[in-house]
Amino acid sequence: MTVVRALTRHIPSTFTQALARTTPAQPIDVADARYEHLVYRQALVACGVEVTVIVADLACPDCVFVEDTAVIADGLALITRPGAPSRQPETPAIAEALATACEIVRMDAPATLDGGDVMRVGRVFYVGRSARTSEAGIAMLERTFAPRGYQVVPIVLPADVLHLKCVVSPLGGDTILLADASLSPALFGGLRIIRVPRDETYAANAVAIGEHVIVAQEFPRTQDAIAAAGFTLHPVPTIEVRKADGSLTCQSLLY
Ligand code: CIR
Repeated sequence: MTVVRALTRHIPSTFTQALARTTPAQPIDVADARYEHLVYRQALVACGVEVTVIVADLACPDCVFVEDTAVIADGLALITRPGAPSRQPETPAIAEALATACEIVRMDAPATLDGGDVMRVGRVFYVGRSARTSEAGIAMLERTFAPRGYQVVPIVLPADVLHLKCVVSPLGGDTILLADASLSPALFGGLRIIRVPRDETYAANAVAIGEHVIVAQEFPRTQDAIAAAGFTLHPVPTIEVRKADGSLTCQSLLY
């Protein structure tokens, strides 16, 4: 059986300065955020994943959100150029950590792309064209992975959606979790869709490993829908990480 590995990164004490579209009513509690991250890593282990954690970088308040720094498939890691300039210094440590396991390709300026905008389902990459991910970034993704048999399908995101995977995430070979009233289901023709009620949109971001799904614990109706589809749930707390616009897929790179 193929071992799934996850690269994760510790939360720096500067996490209180992480990017956020709205300032939280309550400031971020870094100790609580670190506890949430620990529970998340334990959930990955419970799903059979081999987890690596690399050191935080104080100069990069958002460095826990490793998903945005690379897109990995078939042993190749495209190291991205994140769309927020403050996040671009996050990538060298990620490239170094992945170099023993993956062939490394780096995205060049001026292209930008956040991994949170990239959803892989089988041999298709759905890519959000967002405030973070540019046309040039999408073109670079295509240049990198099309020769390996991947199709790239761009999706223009509404301005209020940070990343594609804030509203849709993959649950395996042919299934996705999609927030109601976000993107048209017609964009994902041929896939089985598990619907997330509008008032639980945050829970549309879940991490699937085989039949296991790590899901935000504060959203019971979404959990019921995923369980009814036959998956095993691993609910984890997300209160603090959410204050920095973080969710679940963004805290790991699976390869
Ligand atoms: C940011 O704005 O870049 C971070 N505060 C949150 C990034 C979350 N990443 C993701 O959902 N892929």
